[in-house]
Formats: sequence, structure tokens, C-alpha cells
Amino acid sequence: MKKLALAAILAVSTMGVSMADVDSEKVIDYRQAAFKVAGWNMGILGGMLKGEIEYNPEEAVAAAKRINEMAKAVGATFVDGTYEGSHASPKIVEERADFDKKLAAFIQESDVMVEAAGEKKTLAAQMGKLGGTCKSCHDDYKLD
Ligand code: ASC
Repeated sequence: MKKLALAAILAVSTMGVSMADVDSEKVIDYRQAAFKVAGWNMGILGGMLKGEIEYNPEEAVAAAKRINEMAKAVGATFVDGTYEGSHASPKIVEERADFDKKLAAFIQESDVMVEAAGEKKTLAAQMGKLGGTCKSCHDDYKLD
């Protein structure tokens, strides 16, 4: 039953259909879970750069792929009517074009990271760019 509900959310959201009749709590849960996955994997990459985790190219690329998949998936969870009671700012509704631009930058830089993570030097350079896209969106659209 739960699986069916999530499948329905994903199917509806990727079609761009209004989700007014979908349980917003479930959407919020999914959105927050997706960002937790991204944050966890950013932590792996950051830990490798700080020397807290031993750098390993395969593991770094795997972490980058998980971030990239999440970045591509999470846009579908930013649906009007699912911000109240979450950390997502209702400003997203009025400033949708700017929000979408920032989301696209996150996807783009996470695409680049999949390649870049394969070498420590390029990982380090790309980390700033990718983290910058997280920050620019959080500054404007994430409530504390
Ligand atoms: C990360 C992470 C974020 C962003 C943000 C950038 O690694 O988990 O949420 O970068 O801290 O400012």
C-alpha cells in the first residue's frame, strides 16, 4: 500500500499534474529523505577532502552518482501546497522561475561531479561549485 502511494506520487509529479489531492506529508517526507541522501553523500565527499575518510575514486564516484540521482529526482517533490510545515519556503511559489534556475544549477553541477569525483584534485574543485548551488538555493528558499 505504501509502495503504491509513493509510486502514485512519483507518477503524478513527473507528469506535472497538480498534487492538490495528494497527501502533502508524504511529499514532504520524500523530499526530506532525498535531501538527507544528498547530504549524507556530500558528507562522504567532504570527509574524503578533509582526510577524515580515505579517498577512494570508486566510492567517491558512487557517492556523486547518488547525489546526482537525488538532484534529478527532487524537483518533482517541489509541488505547490507542500511547503507549509516543512523547511521549504512558500516563496518558491512566487519565484518559481528563479527557483527552477537554481535547481537546474544543482543538477548541472552534480552531473559534472560524477566525472570530477574520480580524481581528488577535480573533486576538490567541483566541491566548491556543487556546494555553492546548495547554498544559493538554501539562502533564498530554505527556512531554518
Ligand atoms: C553540503 C550540504 C549542504 C550544502 C550546504 C552548502 O555539503 O549537505 O546542505 O553543502 O552546506 O552551503
